[in-house]
Amino acid sequence: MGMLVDGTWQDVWYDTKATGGRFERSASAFRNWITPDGSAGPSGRGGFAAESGRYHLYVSLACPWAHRTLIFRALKGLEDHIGVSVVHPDMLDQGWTFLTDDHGATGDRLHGLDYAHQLYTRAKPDYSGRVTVPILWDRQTETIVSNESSEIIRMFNSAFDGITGNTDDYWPEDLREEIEAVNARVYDTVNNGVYKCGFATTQEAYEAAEAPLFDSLAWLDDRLSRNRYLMGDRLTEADWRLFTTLLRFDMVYHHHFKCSRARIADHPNLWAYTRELYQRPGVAGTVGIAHIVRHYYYSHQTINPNRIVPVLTTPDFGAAHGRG
Ligand SMILES: N[C@@H](CCC(=O)N[C@@H](CS)C(=O)NCC(=O)O)C(=O)O
Repeated sequence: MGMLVDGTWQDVWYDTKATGGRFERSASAFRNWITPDGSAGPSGRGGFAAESGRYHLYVSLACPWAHRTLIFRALKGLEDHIGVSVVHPDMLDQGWTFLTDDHGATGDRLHGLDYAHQLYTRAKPDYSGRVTVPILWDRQTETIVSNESSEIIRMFNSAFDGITGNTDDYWPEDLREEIEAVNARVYDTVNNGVYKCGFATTQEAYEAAEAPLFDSLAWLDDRLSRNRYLMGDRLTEADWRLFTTLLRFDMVYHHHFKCSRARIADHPNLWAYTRELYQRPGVAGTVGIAHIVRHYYYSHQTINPNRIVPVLTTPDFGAAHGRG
């Protein structure tokens, strides 16, 4: 674990001293967009036209943010157009690495680098900040297009439609306002809420994140008792953004991040919904349970100093879901 300061790697853990024990996630630094014709997107600069084989996605199978982008790559039929490299599950003193001594870790398929931080300095030699996945890399200009998953999934949702012919739309225009409202609550209290519980370094900070998390899970469970998906009968990005946290919850967040009041399996609608999404075509193939379990328990030494990885019963994501 660490970060880059003026292009030099420093091995430091999150500093929660300045924030009263609260974990505050920093904003992503690379915010360009792939568009059908290379025109600039909502942020960043232009020049990133959708082209088959030009872009490469670096992910961790453990990471819920990276997992969103892998799901969209599968749902939108982009496997033949965007390559993938998978980092090693252990994120230790060099951060994410391209070691390959673990099933499913591919190494850096483009450059053969050792560490993800080398990709950041290749894109920006004086980069300062965290080195996070996902990373969407442009082979043509040798730089990072984006390291912000919420924007990468929107690019994948539509930018390549002319190449793939897949026009499935998970960000439909008429639902955007409602999707944004649900995303905002889910991001703050659930996706990032579990991290705020887990990385808190004071009791107060932990409790301030724990209560809203379980309030939101109850709210979502109720919403899903009346609606098949968060937006009713249409499956949208709001569902996929929630799914990657739900999938990890009972195996990791419930124990390791002390989100212990209840499991997803104790919320009947959320649990059946998690199974339904898991069983959608292409999704199970994006799920790397071994990396999920290994990464969190082994990498977060401040939470689990002896690095003992628990023996777990994997939830039965393939069981009948009975929805729809
Ligand atoms: N806002 C980013 C967050 C990505 C993120 O925090 N990824 C984690 C892995 S789950 C990471 O790489 N952390 C390394 C670090 O913070 O040093 C996104 O959604 O893409």
